Amino acid sequence: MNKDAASRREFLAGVAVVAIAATNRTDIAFGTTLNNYANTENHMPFTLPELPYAESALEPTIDAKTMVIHRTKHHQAYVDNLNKALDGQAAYANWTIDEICQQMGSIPETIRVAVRNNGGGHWNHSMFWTIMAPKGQGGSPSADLAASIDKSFGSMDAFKKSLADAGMKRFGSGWAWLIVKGDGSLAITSTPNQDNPLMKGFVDVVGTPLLGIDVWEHAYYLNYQNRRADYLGAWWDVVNWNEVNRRFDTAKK
Ligand code: MN3
Repeated sequence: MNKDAASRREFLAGVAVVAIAATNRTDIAFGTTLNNYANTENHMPFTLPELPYAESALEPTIDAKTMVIHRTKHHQAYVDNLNKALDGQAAYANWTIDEICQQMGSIPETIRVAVRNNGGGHWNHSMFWTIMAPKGQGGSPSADLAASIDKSFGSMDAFKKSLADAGMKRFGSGWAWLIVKGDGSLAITSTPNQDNPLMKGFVDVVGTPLLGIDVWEHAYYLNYQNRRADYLGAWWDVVNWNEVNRRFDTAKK
């Protein structure tokens, strides 16, 4: 590890302590503490996070069978294949999944495609489970976030429409995102496959995701079949604004 990397790791160790303190909280209405399932401070070998609610808790918006298959088959496969790709790569043994996404360009080319697809898949789904909540339990946008959304997109309705448009226009599989950019402004973006806005150098728009909607067919096909627009419209019933607010507050610091 060179000197820059070493000092960066020291800095990140400090950040990690703050992040753990910030996520070790019990003030959500469902589930236990966020760090039991968000597990983004973990490193190799990565593990499948627990859901912060029952598998049926998001019905009827997202059915239990979809939740089970999505997490225990799709997400588990990303975790397993990420661990496989990084197996024996001592340099990355202590990297969090955030660091791996943010520094994808440093990953050796021989394993980069696998780490990008599966590391992205692990990060994206770990986030996705936490930004959903049973209907009526997700709170509402904070005054701060609501004001930023109004400023950036005109209104909450216009924001929701733009995000749905981004999801609809994503050809094939991918994600639609609300992000905070480096200058503090909000933006809507979308990424193909399992890319995410942390992957500097690999995506069009870089930023810190506040929320991301999975628009892979595996996320909605059992309930909605080809009707992605219906899924995107219904999804707002289960958004966990409490967690989106927390992510917004953290991103602004
Ligand atoms: Mn998925």
